[in-house]
Amino acid sequence: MENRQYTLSLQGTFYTLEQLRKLSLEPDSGADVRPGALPDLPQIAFAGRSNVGKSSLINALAGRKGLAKVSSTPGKTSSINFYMAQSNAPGFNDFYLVDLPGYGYAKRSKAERIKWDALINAYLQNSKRLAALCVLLDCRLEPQDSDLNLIAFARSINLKLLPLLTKADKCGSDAQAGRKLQWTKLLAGQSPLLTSALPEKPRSPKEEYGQGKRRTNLDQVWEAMHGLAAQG
Ligand SMILES: Nc1nc2c(ncn2[C@@H]2O[C@H](COP(=O)(O)OP(=O)(O)OP(=O)(O)O)[C@@H](O)[C@H]2O)c(=O)[nH]1
Ligand SMILES: [Mg+2]
Repeated sequence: MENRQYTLSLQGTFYTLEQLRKLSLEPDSGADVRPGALPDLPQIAFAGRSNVGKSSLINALAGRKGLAKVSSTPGKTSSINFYMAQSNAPGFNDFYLVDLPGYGYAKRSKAERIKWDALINAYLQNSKRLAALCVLLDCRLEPQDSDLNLIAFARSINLKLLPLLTKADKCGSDAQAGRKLQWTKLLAGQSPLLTSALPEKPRSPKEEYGQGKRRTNLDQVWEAMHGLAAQG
């Protein structure tokens, strides 16, 4: 891992299906080069329930605090954000890491939920360069119907999955192992990676240390994403 560096930079933000269609879903063909179109690269998307820690993990992977917007109020990310992933790691090819809005947040208005779910589904179904879906699952919670529905949907369109358990710092090692085993069974033998996005040290004396390790498995997540992007 010597001197291996990874960077993420925001390349595009899409609030509507129309914007997505114009700029990212239809790869450029021949003379039809649309101004502002994103380069045609493989994509790895982050999906999961609102508040599961998608944007926080993106910031941790980038080693930057404010890259993706994070909030303790669920429903923070309201658009689809494309981050260009680059690295000096051997054999690394650029890809997009795509942060999706969270699903299943009941307190948002019905109209907003319908709009976001339509945006997420349209993206997952139509993105020609989507190489894999990172499904983020809260280490503290029992598997939720909405998680299982997303996984079933991804399988139905033959999308490769990278399951990630988030907030591992909030769980003791027994709870981590139990949750990992539970998900491995539900994922037909695919074992999720435990992750934590918390900084190495508490930001203030008040912030308690979690029971588990902080900044867990970030290099492993990068390597897994890089491998999946290379196949896409
Ligand atoms: N302890 C702990 N807290 C975390 C971790 N990751 C995220 N959080 C907290 O969880 C809350 C939600 O994090 P976000 O990253 O905004 O979650 P999100 O999945 O992007 O949420 P939406 O954009 O609403 O879909 C914030 O208060 C974060 O500080 C983690 O690894 N450990
Ligand atoms: Mg978010």
